[in-house]
Amino acid sequence: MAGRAVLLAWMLLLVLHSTGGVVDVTVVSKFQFIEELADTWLYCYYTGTVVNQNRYPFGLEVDTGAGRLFTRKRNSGGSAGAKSVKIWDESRDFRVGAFSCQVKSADGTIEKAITFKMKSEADVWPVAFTVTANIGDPVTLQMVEKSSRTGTLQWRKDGTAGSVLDGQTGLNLSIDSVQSSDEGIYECYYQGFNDGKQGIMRLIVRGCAENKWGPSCAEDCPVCYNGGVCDDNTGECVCPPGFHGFYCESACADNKIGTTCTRQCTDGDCTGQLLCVTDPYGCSCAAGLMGIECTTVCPEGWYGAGCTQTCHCADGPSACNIRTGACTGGCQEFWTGESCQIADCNTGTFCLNGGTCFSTYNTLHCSCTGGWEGDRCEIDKDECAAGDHICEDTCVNTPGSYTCTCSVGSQLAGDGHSCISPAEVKPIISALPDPPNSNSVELTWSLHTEHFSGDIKYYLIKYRQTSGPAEQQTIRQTSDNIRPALVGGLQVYTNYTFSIQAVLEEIVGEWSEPIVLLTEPGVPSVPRNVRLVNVSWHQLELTWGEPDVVLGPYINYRVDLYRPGGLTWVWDHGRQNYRETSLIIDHLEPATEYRVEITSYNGKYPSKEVFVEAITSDGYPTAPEKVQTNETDTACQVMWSPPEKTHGTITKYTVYYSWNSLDGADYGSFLDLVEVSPTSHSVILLKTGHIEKELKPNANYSITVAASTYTGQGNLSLPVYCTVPPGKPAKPESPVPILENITSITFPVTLQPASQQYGPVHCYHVMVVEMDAGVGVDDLPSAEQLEVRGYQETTQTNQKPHYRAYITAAWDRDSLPQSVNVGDGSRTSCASVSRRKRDDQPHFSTSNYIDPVVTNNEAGQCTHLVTTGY
Ligand SMILES: *[C@@H]1O[C@H](CO)[C@@H](O)[C@H](O)[C@H]1NC(C)=O
Ligand SMILES: *[C@@H]1O[C@H](CO)[C@@H](O)[C@H](O)[C@H]1NC(C)=O
Ligand SMILES: *[C@@H]1O[C@H](CO)[C@@H](O)[C@H](O)[C@H]1NC(C)=O
Ligand SMILES: *[C@@H]1O[C@H](CO)[C@@H](O)[C@H](O)[C@H]1NC(C)=O
Ligand SMILES: *[C@@H]1O[C@H](CO)[C@@H](O)[C@H](O)[C@H]1NC(C)=O
Ligand SMILES: *[C@@H]1O[C@H](CO)[C@@H](O)[C@H](O)[C@H]1NC(C)=O
Ligand SMILES: CC(=O)N[C@H]1CO[C@H](CO)[C@@H](O)[C@@H]1O
Repeated sequence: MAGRAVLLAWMLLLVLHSTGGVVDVTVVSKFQFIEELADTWLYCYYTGTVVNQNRYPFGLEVDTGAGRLFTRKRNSGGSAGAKSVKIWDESRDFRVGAFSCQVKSADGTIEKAITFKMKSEADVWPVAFTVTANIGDPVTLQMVEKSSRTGTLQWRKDGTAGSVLDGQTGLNLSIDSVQSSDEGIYECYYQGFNDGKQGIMRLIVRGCAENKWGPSCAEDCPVCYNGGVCDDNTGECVCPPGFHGFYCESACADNKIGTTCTRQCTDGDCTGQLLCVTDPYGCSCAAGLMGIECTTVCPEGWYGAGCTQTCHCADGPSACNIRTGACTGGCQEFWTGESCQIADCNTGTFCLNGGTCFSTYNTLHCSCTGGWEGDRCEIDKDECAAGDHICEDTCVNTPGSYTCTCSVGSQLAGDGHSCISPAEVKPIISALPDPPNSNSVELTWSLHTEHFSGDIKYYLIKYRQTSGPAEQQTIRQTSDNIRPALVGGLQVYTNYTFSIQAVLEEIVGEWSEPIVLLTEPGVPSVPRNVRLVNVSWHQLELTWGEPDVVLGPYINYRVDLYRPGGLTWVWDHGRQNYRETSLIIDHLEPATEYRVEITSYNGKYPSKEVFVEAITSDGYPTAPEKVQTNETDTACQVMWSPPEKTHGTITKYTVYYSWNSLDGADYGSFLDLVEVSPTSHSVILLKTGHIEKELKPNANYSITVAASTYTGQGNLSLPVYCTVPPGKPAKPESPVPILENITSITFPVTLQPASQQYGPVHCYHVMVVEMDAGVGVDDLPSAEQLEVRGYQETTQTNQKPHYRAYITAAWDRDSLPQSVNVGDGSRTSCASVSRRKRDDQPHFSTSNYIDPVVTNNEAGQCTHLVTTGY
């Protein structure tokens, strides 16, 4: 590719060349050294038009002492493309100087070629008539002594109109860094002499560094062969006389000159003549000649203008044409071209041992591979000796390279230079989280020096249960699927000790530090002996035992409580190290069936669940519903419906009834109750009659009902009411006799006021009964006949003892009967209680009558004298 691009560029330049054209002008000095009395000649060969200078085809470059005008002592001549002048010897020192010929080419470019003439007897001769330097180069303009004249040498630049150079008194004029302004014609002569015996030469300064051209010298010059020089303004090659082509790659045949190879020196022989072309080439001998006088033919092995070119002939220097460089028998290896002048990588193997050949400005170079050096990569570099190696341990030189070796106990790594020690491939183990199951662990590891991992043949993993006598196991992990390694078949929740070793081809690595890994927990077993008992109507007690198999870091329990309707409660999920094995479940409904599920949990897995069921005890029922009364004159019926929520089985109902006085007075509290079988929902309370559950008179009863279960009595219902009208007064207190005033026929008593709780007391009956022997309280008239309320015995000490009973009865005003049956059934009344005679009950008599005492509820005392009748 690159070659083709270069070729294309080459062809393009050839095309440019054929259209633009290098100015073709060669000016020939015949001869450059003139005898004292001799004519001399200038020739100008050209293509285009000669530009006259001072109306003459040849010009003087500088005044070297004989004036500025071209001498008239001359013969002009010429033919097509050639001008000539014969300068007569009479012109004397005019013959010494720099002469030019200017030519205008078809495209208008004017170029000039300058040649020289000097006296053969000059005091100093230049080493070369022109020196071409690149700007910035150091340059030495060099003269050689040719006469025995002595004195002070002087250098002058650009003729008499120019300047004498200060301090330059030697044969050599050195310029450290040449500038464009240094370009010009230099003369060297002995001070004070003006006899045309100076040495003359010209310094040509290319405006760019070597091989560069262009206004900013940025362009690369082409390779100019056969001594051609790159024009710093056009980038074209200015060819030496006798060569042509864009790269000066071709030699003219038959000793011809000019860019068209159609010109020639007179008689076809350029010996002793100075041939000059345009800058920056300057002047030289014709091809095949050398020396300042151009009279020496090239020595064997050299050719070209001034014999500056080296022959490259396959058959040796003798096969070389000294003018053209062409070889009979072909070019030497690595050379090609008409003059075997082109250095060529492609005609053989220039660079040895794999080096790559490239050419810069017609010089072949090699870019050698690692272990080789030298111009042609022919020398084996001893990297080991030079220290130019990267062996970690020992370096062993080999042709073109080196190898590394490692000492015993270590192994050369795959990188070819590192040495692996057993410690460097000692793994550092760690475990990956979340292994696929509880029976395995996933191990990964790194090496102390990770870049050796490719040198590992395989890894050995050894492991055993950390505690206990369990046997050690080893698995081999190939390096294809090294990390992580899955170690399976382990027991759950068990500590294992692991260690890993790398095995290499020649050495085995150190065992890693062991690590202890605990395998993942397993599934625990269920709690044991789970029991659920009802400890109260709102609590159940759950008890259980720890599971037989834990297989995890701790154990706790999850309890779910269910009842018809679903899950209601979750307890104790995630409490660690919970050691309780009982639980009171509170706030439950009474007499309700519950189901409890319990699972054990070991921090990772739950067990299966165990369930138990129980019924809470009966609770307290709510109050009976719809309590009401159905009241008649004689009875109060209390009726109810069962409680809305029985909270168990009703065992009984209890009816509470409490007496409250109709008149609002406070007689104290009187609460009574009656219990009823759970199947009954009513009870009749009688307002009269001598039955046990009799309602007392003069009352507004408030009645409530409660239901009971096994557990106890529930709430009372709201009260309902029944009223009982005032009735018989309550039993008064017994009268108190006043003992000291007892007489034989009278004795006074103090009457205690009766309670009015069953109605206002209107009057009292006082009854006196003689207590004969054999007559006791039990012999008194029956209760139907009279309220017998009390008695009192009296004693008279000085007489025969008598026993008297005094009986009182209190009546309320309204219910005071018109008459009272007393003993015999005869009636009496408060207003007028008739005296009764003794009848068939001789031991009973109303021996006295006392008017009723109206107390108006005042609890005062009154005293009555009771006459016994004796
Ligand atoms: C002039 O320069 C040339 C080359 O640098 C050197 O060989 C020669 O000796 C010099 N001549 C004198 C007289 O310095
Ligand atoms: C595992 O080893 C650790 C540390 O040695 C210890 O604390 C732990 O109890 C062991 N666990 C089991 C299940 O053996
Ligand atoms: C639990 O309640 C049921 C129903 O009330 C009862 O039969 C049983 O005796 C109670 N058990 C305990 C232990 O209280
Ligand atoms: C009984 O009455 C109290 C107070 O009104 C109430 O908080 C309670 O829930 C009742 N008990 C029942 C079983 O209805
Ligand atoms: C109230 O009692 C009477 C007499 O026993 C009875 O006839 C009547 O039906 C009762 N009323 C109700 C609502 O029970
Ligand atoms: C009985 O007492 C209640 C409550 O104090 C009252 O509402 C009702 O009217 C009373 N009944 C009679 C007959 O006094
Ligand atoms: C309490 C009472 O009546 N006491 C009388 C008893 O008799 C004497 C005299 O007979 C009287 O003085 C008391 O007053």
